[in-house]
Amino acid sequence: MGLEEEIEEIEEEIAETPYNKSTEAHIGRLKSKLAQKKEKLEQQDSSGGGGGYAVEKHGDATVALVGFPSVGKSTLLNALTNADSETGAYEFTTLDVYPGMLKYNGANIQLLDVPGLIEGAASGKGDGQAVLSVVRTADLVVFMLDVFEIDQYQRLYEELYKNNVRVDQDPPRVSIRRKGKDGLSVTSSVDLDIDEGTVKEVLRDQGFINADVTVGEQVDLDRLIDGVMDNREYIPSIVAVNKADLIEPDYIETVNESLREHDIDPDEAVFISAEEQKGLESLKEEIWDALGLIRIYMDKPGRGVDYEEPVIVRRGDTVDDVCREIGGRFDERFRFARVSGASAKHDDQQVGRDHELADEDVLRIVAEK
Ligand SMILES: Nc1nc2c(ncn2[C@@H]2O[C@H](COP(=O)(O)OP(=O)(O)O)[C@@H](O)[C@H]2O)c(=O)[nH]1
Ligand SMILES: [Mg+2]
Repeated sequence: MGLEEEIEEIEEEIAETPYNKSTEAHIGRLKSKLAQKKEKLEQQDSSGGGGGYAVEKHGDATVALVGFPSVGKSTLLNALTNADSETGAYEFTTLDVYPGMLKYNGANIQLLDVPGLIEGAASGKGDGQAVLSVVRTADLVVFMLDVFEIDQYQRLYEELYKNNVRVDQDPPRVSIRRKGKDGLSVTSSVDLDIDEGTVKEVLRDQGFINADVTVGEQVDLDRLIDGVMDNREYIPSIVAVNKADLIEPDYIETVNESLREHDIDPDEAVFISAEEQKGLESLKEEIWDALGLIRIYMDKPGRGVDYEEPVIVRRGDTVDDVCREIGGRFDERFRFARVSGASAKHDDQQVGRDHELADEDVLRIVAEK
């Protein structure tokens, strides 16, 4: 029996087994086995060459644009970036990955038009797996939906989920420490709904014989398995609703209702028209926010503050992270820094390496000569 059939068989068995306390451990093992077999299949597929999707990471962050054919991905990419992505009023115009660079707030944000997510699967062309590997490296997913087809969200979400991309989820708080003997022991900071025995079954199935497992949240079986497997990507997402130029104002409530049905807060979705270039500023802002990027203006000795080309780091980053970003081996030479702006108690506050910075801080690094 081939891997695919084995996977199918296990999926069928899971679907046919009613979930209750007495079957929980069994289902746990099945799901665990399923995860393993899928991983194996993925490795087989990706080792078979093909490639062609080796889009390198460039710039300060990478955003993957996913959506059905003809929702307007190429049009948007062309409107937002320097890219020249082929557009057309018919389907399947783009079967590769098209990168473009969006300049915003002094940052270089790489935008990837990833058409193959649905086209590849639907047409048999392209290589779904390879396309997915591009999405997996992204810092943010933008779901692009047609204003009349909000339900497309479901399919896109599932396609990503199937391929181990978890959008808008934090990694499960499951930690595993292997040890030399004494079998498996489970500790949990919450009163777990699933049995300890089930947790152990899942772990044993993934090859853990001696290990301490700590579960720090109420996990269901799928989250537990996610926590045990280390090939899941956790990526934030936003939703862009395109072709908003085609609707009348009184249709908006209908769209909002569809969004809510998919657990998308209408206030957080961005309505745009890629073609008429409307709503694009809001979209850029949302992308910026969701990426958690911040600008640091460097005060360079003798040259003043550089407001033109800020150093781009992430929310929560420290002076140390900026040093690493600009290079120049501050390891031994760093003495202290002076910071003005939102993170400082007062202008020119003297701070150390681990001071946490905020957007638009002005920073001067004082180093040994
Ligand atoms: N009315 C309208 N048409 C659009 C908009 N964006 C794209 N289109 C059209 O939709 C078609 C498909 O666009 P394209 O960018 O190729 O979609 P892709 O397959 O997702 O890359 C083209 O005919 C575009 O002109 C929009 O905001 N409003
Ligand atoms: Mg296209």
